[in-house]
Amino acid sequence: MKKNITLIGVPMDLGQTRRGVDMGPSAIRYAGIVERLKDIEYNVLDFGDIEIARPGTIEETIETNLKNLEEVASASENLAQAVSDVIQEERFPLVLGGDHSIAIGSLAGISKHYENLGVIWYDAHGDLNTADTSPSGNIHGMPLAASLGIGHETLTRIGGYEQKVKPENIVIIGARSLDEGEKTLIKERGIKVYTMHEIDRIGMTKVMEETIEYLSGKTDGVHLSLDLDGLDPQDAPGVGTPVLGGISYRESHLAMEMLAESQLITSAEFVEVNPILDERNKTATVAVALMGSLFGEKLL
Ligand code: 6HN
Ligand code: MN
Ligand code: MN
Ligand code: MN
Repeated sequence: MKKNITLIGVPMDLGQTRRGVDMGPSAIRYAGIVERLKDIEYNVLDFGDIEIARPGTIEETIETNLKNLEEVASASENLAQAVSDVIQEERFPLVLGGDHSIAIGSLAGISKHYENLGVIWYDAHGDLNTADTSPSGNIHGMPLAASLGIGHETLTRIGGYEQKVKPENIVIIGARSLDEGEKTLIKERGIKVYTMHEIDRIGMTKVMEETIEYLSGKTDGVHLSLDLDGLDPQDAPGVGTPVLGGISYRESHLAMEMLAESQLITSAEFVEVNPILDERNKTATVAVALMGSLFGEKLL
């Protein structure tokens, strides 16, 4: 992993309807991310926050059931540019959300620097919906589909190109709430998924060994997209779409430590931290602890 990190805050809450997730980047900063990374000898720069339009401020020209489509698209373009610039400077982009719709912009900025980008999607959900399959119209349930080039073209063409990631380069970890359309897409495209069933059955050690083995041979970079709702709500209560029976805090640390050892991860984002729904900034604190492990913090 590179020794220089640039943080990019994305105070986005337009990809869903629970208020407060726009405060995620601040909560993560207040939980001490910069100091934590400096302590393990990284050069850390904070880019600040990407500007997010307020809902209704962009005149809607597209008829759609997708909420805030043009505001999300505009922020995604800005984020893609910022992330791409960070990679150009040979620094590691660490993106702080914001709701998960921001992954559309992150991946648009990252993938053009790689031939075969791998993606680890750590999440209770698949985020593989389209306008046709979405039960909610919330764009945070669509970023992985959009990054595959599937869905509304306003979202699939961010960054000026389609298909940021190939289905065979994706691993979803922690899934336990998949919509019917998402299940169909997973089967049709052959996307590798470790649901909670596999995590319980074979354990996180094996899940991560297999994930690292699966991606290391065929990718030239791997993006970690970590949705805090992948964790159990007991450990990460401050999220907008909690699902019972998730990955534990300890299992998550183990996963991050194994990724650190593998030196596979070339960019990352931590999303869906919602301080309004949280208990004393617990979820942001968990996010910071996991980032510490991802970047090689040791217990001894
Ligand atoms: N997330 N599958 C549901 C939907 O509305 O599409 C939930 C999506 C949650 C998205 O947590 O990033
Ligand atoms: Mn998600
Ligand atoms: Mn690419
Ligand atoms: Mn989720």
